Amino acid sequence: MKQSESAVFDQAAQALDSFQIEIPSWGFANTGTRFGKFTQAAAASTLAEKFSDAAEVKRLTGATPTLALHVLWDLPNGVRDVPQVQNLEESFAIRAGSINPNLFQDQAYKYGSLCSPEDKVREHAVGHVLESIEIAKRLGSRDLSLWLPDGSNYPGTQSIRKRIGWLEDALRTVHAHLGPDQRLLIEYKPFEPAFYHTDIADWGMSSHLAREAGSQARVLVDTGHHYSAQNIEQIVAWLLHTGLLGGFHFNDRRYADDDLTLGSIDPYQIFRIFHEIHAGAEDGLDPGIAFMIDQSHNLKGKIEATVQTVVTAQELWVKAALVDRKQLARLQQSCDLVAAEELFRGAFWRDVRPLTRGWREARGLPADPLEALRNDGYVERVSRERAGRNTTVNSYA
Ligand code: PSV
Ligand code: MN
Repeated sequence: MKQSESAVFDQAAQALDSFQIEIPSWGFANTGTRFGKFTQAAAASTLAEKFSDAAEVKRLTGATPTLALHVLWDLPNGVRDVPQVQNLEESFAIRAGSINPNLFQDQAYKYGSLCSPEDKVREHAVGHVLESIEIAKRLGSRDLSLWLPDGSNYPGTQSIRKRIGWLEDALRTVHAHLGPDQRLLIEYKPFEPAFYHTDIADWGMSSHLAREAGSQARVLVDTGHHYSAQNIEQIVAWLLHTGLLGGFHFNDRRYADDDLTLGSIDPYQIFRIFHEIHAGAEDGLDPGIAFMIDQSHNLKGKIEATVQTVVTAQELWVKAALVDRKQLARLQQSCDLVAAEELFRGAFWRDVRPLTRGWREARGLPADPLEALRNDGYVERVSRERAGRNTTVNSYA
């Protein structure tokens, strides 16, 4: 039976009310590729500017209450910077989100951090993660997102198994320091910066390490951290099934870890991931997933790209919410393949923009967040204020 228009709207509105996504502080700063940076006048340099940009995105989308912080970039003095962050939280009505230790910039980490063959380096890395946990505790942040650059560049140069053992020990140690409501999210990545072997290369390794670390550890899926053609929604289904799905770093990719805006290359993939999550929730699996964005914008305007990402995520979330999963289950059971696929794809093709627009109007948000950003003068204002620090040099000028 066809649902009435108002029932569809209610379902979409319920899905949007429950959807929040965390934005990264580093998405507002000047970043580039290893070949160079194209600086932007509006790029944020200070933590206050990052909070200010996050508040603008929240005002326009209503879906981003928290800002992910990277310890070395945002709290260079560690716990001593916590009061400053608390002031910014209050001034901008944005809460600190996941806390990201930085285990990849210190010179000590040349041969690894938590997997380094040198005892002193591992101790140093554990110390940094413990300080990050303390920061998270003081800020009331639930999640510590751990990503390691560790690996090796040449066959035979490191003992892969010894490094697994060191990593297990380190993770057990840091897990023991978590508060009762905190979680340790373990992110995997198959390549970069190491070229030969990466210590946490895939979701199987992350799952094992999460189990070894303790009951508050989970797996973090960064959509850019997969080989081409990998079936990410299947990984998501497995992690839901095994109770290990902790959260996502969303971005899109064409080749490697490109950090493109969500859904820019393959929106169907995000839809398929969201379908698994809705299906899991309908089956009673509600693991408190952290939806986060991990993108850096080299060419697109940073605030504009972040708003575009959040709006796209909301649209794909609604499309997936509206899949008629009862009918789909019947078609799957009777192996009615084409009808099942058409139902599924039909939900993806559906234009949900009138629904998201209606929801925004009902919630007192701008009906078109990107247009509102273009018209409200925020980017122009901060460009003027920040321009002195973000000078661009053209060799032809
Ligand atoms: C590594 O590529 C990563 O995905 C990790 O999440 C880091 O914290 C982040 O990017 C830094 O940009
Ligand atoms: Mn990531």
